[in-house]
Amino acid sequence: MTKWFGLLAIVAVAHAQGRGGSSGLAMLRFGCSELSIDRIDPLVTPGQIPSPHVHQIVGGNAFNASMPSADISELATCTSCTFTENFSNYWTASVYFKARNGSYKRVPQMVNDAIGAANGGVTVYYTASGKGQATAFKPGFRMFSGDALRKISTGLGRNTQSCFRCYTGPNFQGNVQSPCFDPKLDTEGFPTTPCPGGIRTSVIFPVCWDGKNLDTPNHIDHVAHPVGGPASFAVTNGQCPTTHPVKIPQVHLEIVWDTTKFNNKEDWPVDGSQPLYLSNGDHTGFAQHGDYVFGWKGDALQRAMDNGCFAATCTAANLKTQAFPAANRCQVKKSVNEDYDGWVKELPGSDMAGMA
Ligand SMILES: *[C@@H]1O[C@H](CO)[C@@H](O)[C@H](O)[C@H]1NC(C)=O
Ligand SMILES: *[C@@H]1O[C@H](CO)[C@@H](O)[C@H](O)[C@H]1NC(C)=O
Ligand SMILES: CC(=O)N[C@H]1CO[C@H](CO)[C@@H](O)[C@@H]1O
Repeated sequence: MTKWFGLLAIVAVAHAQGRGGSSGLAMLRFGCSELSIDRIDPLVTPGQIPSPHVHQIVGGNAFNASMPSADISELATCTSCTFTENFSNYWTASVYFKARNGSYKRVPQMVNDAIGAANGGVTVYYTASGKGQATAFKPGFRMFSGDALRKISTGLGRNTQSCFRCYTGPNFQGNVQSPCFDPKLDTEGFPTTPCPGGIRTSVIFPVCWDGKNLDTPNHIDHVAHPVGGPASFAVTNGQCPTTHPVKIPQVHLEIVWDTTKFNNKEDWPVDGSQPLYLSNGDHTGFAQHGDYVFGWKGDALQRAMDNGCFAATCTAANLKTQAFPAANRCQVKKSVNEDYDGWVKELPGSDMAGMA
């Protein structure tokens, strides 16, 4: 159907070559529309309104600055994702363009390849290497991926957990290799030249869990990478360390930024350097990070992983879905009264200590 299935051919090869080599890769891939653009962060700065930087958020409408760490699938009444039993929340920093005159504008998001009539938002993947190979998250589970203070490369190459793809033209041109695998089009920092088709961010989460803690103070220590190091996209059969023995589904978020309106080099810095910033003030892109709050109903995600579900529907596991008109109607009113659409003199929150 489209290019992303070509991408999966590469994934399948990588998968078959891995340890175990079991068949039955399970991979959900579905779209979630924008739920809110807001300056709150229930994981990193719970209860704080406003929080230090702007986020783009998708998922269930239980999202708020102080959402409890209870089973949020019992609190939400709708989701902006197409799997309706999925009341999870996913959020990342937003991206801003800084024009030569010093003003900033938030870069809007666009719908990813082969997703449908979503409203911006995020593409979410859950991958397991086969039936019985991954244990779904428990209600109340939360985690964080990345480092909001990072200013240098992790040096992980294809196994980086955060990268940007520079599309070479409209309709996702250049989208051939697996995420973070393209030696030319994928970079760990922001692309340094204009991307004619926009830019896609990938954020990948760890695949091993300590089996005990639903969360930890830094939202990272209860999860870990396989003993061989961080897993690249969809290659989830690495062995978990004894401290974190439980294999969880690999969560991977893709966000596509419509930078096409900001490609005029006349508006770029005089020295020709790249003009993008993360909403936390990071100008390198290395500080890209993602937040995850689990919220699937009952055993829906476990059934999906165990039945080898693939893409955006799954009759084998009897997963319920909704179409985008319904998903797009699920929104959360922003809690901070701030302009996230016009040109602004400073990044929202830049006056706050510890913005990054
Ligand atoms: C967040 O939602 C919970 C219930 O889901 C509610 O108890 C709490 O008051 C809300 N907090 C804010 C800041 O709206
Ligand atoms: C700054 O430059 C942008 C892009 O050229 C323009 O749209 C915006 O109006 C300018 N803002 C100010 C305050 O001059
Ligand atoms: C299983 C379940 O509770 N499904 C619900 C998911 O959410 C939609 C609304 O978004 C409800 O209509 C479903 O009943």
